[in-house]
Parts: sequence; C-alpha cells; structure tokens
Amino acid sequence: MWDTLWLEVNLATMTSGGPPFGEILDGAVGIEGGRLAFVGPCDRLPGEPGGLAKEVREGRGCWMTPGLIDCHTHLVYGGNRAGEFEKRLRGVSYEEIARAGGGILSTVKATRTADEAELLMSAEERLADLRSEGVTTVEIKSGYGLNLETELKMLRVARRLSERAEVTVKTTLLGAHALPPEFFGRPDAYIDLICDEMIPAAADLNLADAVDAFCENIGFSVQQVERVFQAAGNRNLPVKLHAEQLSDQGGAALAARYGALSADHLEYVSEAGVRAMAEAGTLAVLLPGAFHMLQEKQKPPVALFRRHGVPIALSTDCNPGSSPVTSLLLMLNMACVLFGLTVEEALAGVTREAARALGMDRSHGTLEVGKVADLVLWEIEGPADLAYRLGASPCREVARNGLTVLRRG
Ligand code: DI6
Ligand code: FE
Repeated sequence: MWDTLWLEVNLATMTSGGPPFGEILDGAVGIEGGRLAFVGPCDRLPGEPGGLAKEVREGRGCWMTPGLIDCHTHLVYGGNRAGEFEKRLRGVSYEEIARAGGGILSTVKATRTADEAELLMSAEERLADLRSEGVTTVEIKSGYGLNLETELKMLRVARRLSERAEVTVKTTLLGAHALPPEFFGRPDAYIDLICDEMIPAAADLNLADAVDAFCENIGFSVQQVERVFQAAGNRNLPVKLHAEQLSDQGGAALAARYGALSADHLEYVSEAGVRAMAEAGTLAVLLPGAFHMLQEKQKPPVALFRRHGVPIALSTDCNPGSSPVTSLLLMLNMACVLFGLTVEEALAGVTREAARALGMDRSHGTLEVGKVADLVLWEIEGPADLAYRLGASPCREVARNGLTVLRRG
C-alpha cells in the first residue's frame, strides 16, 4: 500500500527527452515513505485506486510540478537597503555605492550586530514568501559576516531554518563576498583568513555544503578566488562562483577549471568562458532580479549557452542590495521576457536544472519514481501560466517528503 495516491492531475514531470515539460495529462502520482512510487497516466495504475493507497486525493485537473528549487539566495541578513535603492534611482551606480562603503558592507554592519534570533526571524519571513509559491528547497549563502564568528552565525541560522521551516536548505560559505573594512588594503590577508580559518571551521562543523566567491573588480580577483577554491577542494567542498556579473574577469573559466557546480550571473561571460563551462559540466545560473534592479543593459548570452549545451538554472538571488526578490515565479516571467528563455527552459531552471546546480539531481528536481516526493499542485490551465501571470498565486498545495506542508484555498 502506498501512503498517498493523487488522481486526475496533469503532470509537468520536467524530465527531459520526452514531451514538452515531461507532460502527462490525466496523471496519477503514488507516494510511499516520502518517495515517488508511481508517476504515470491514471489508466496505467496497477489496480483500483482504493486498493493502492491509504489516502486517495483528487487533483480535479490541477497541474503538478516538482517542488521549486531556489538555488542561489542570500536570504539571511540584517538591515534594509531601500535607501540605497532610492540613491540608485537618482543615478548613483551600484559600484559607486559599494566603493563608498555602502552596498554589501552596510549589510555586513547590520548582520554583525544582529543576534541569531533576529536573523532567524527576518529570514523566516522571506522564506515564507518563497514557500507560498511552492519552493521546497533553497540554497542560502553566508557572506554578510566577513569574519569567522559572523559567517558561522549566518550558516547556523540557515541550518536552523531547515529544521523550523519545513524546507530543504543547502548552505554555502561565501566568505569572499567583499573585503571587510578591517582588511582594507590587505585583500590577500583576508583570503588567508578564509582559507585557513573559515573553510576549515565550516567544514569541521558541517555548516557548509559548498563554497562560493564574488569574482569582480569590486570583489576578488581570479588569483584570489583560485586560492579559495583550492582550500575548498582540500575539504572536499564543491565550489560555485558569482562570475561576470558586472565585467568579464575570466571567472567562468576559472569555475569550470575547478569543476564548479555553477557559475552565476554571467551577463559579461565570453564565448571561451561558455565553452569551458560546457566542457566541465558547470551550469549557468541566471539571476534576472539583479539584472532588473541594477538596470543592467547587457544580457547573459542565452544563445551561446544553448549552442554549447550549458544547462540553465534560474534563481531569485534574494539579497538586500541587488535583488530584494522573494518570488521565484516572478523570476520565471523575467527570465522569459528579459532574457528570452522559453517557458519550458524557465520552469526547468527552477526544478531539474536548479537541482543539478545544487548537486541534488539524483533525488530532486523531477517527478520520477524513486525521487523525493517534493511536489506542488497548481490551479492553472497549463505550465505557461506560471510564467505568464504576474503577481498571481495559483499554488494550492505543497508536499515535502510526501507530507503536505502548505494548503491554500
Ligand atoms: N552579487 C550580487 O548580486 C549580490 N552579491 C553579489 O556578489 C549582491 C549583494 C548585495 O548587494 O548585498
Ligand atoms: Fe548572489
């Protein structure tokens, strides 16, 4: 006996190689022990529904997708930067604000002074927004501490969120996000601190699932990031990189050389960088919220990613500076309208490919027998509605590990 059987649901399984969206109309889904035990058309069920499962649920023609995965966020932070947003609207650039000690560093101040309970509470509110739209897995980076104590504090809060909020959390140490004031003029000494103390401590305490860095002229150089990647490798931590967001630094090629899970942003990536990513199997994570908020003009080269076969994932980049976004559905729309993705590419970008970007594609990201039963029920006419309707909230029910964690309307 299965625990639960869903009947009369249209499935966007998001498996590749078959029909668009891996679609199965008039489908059924069986769940047992938190895993998918059956995914197929209703008329291929191996028996009478009542005899197959303890609980039978009617989908009434709703659509079901895998639980959404937000694979790049800075969800845990202190303070608020709406004032900077107003400055940018008056023409001051993101880089100018950063160089004047605002930007990331203003959030660092607020995050250092906040205690764990405060950080947890504000992050929980943002996480609630994401969850209300079907997000079941979220990656959360540190990077607003920039000292050992606060980086670990952020990672601990991220781990606690996963216990409290019925969401799967992957944590990433982003010590190399910006140069903290106490290291001004000594960036290499700060890289020493990351390599010698932060990475070993995060690894020993099992607080980080990966290591990230910001490779940019207002961030860190390729040489500095390379040292961080080596230290991560010494502790068997996978790496990823904020690369080519504001300029071409050769970060994507570096990420590829270290077998990175993903290179993220990529507005300024060169064809050589894209080719290197393709060869290494490094994904492109696109972040249209940051592109929009910073009023960027240069788009990531989607046609090159397609031509070279670089898979594309999509994320909110939820952060207080460049992307105060807590709607992954909005990112579907922006990726289609601003970057020219198809709806299918966009939806794959927050399911199958996002799972791959987090190294969890064997267990998550598609509706397939054996995978974890993270799923969302949507009251929509078809998958395109998810990218088409701005501000709609068609999410009706969310299950994580086969258990209902959200039910609406
Ligand atoms: N790129 C981004 O878009 C975020 N971090 C990064 O390296 C922005 C972080 C912030 O402005 O607080
Ligand atoms: Fe980011």
